[in-house]
Amino acid sequence: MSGLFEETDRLVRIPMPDGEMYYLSDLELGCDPDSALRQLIADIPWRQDNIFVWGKMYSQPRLVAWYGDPGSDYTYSGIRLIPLPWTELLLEIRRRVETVTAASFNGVLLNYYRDNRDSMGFHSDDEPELGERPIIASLSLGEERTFVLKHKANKLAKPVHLRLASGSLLLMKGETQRYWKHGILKETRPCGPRVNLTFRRIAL
Ligand SMILES: O=C(O)CCC(=O)C(=O)O
Ligand SMILES: [Mn+2]
Repeated sequence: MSGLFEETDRLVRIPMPDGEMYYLSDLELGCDPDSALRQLIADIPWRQDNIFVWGKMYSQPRLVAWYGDPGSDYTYSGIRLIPLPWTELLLEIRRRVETVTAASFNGVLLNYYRDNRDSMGFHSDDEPELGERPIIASLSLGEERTFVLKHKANKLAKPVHLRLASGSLLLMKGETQRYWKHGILKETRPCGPRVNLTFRRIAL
């Protein structure tokens, strides 16, 4: 039996209507998740962007960076991100994420939540350049934070709350972006730093 099948087989399906999500609690990174976290915090040229939501400008409550193949520009919330060239560490992580998910990615959005006040508002990753049924693989490093999904139309569908452990991988595919919104809540308790890497495929 191939290594690929065994790794893919470790993904656990999350029960939800109109969506397809899988969780792997411990992706093999080749290094300790904490050391990857420290390296990324120190080495990435983090930026805090102003975004536009319903025509109003806000400062994003987290830091971000976009890496990818040349030409994989990504536009969301009124900002256009031009990819930085892949680093050795990001290429190595991408290789491992691709093996586990049996998918291929040409860009990664990094989100840096500095403390409990940093967050991400509810949204769907449904930009046209991601295609019809985007496959998004999301690696979490550092502080465990709560990822919440809310169904866009079905009021009877219960929100899904997931605690994303350090070193875990969350895979979203199928109709998930079409029917669900997701976000990261602020916390009232003190939180250490968290870096999240969402691997995506931009149609070039
Ligand atoms: O930080 C997370 O786990 C979520 C990130 C996310 O939803 C995004 O980058 O679009
Ligand atoms: Mn998202």
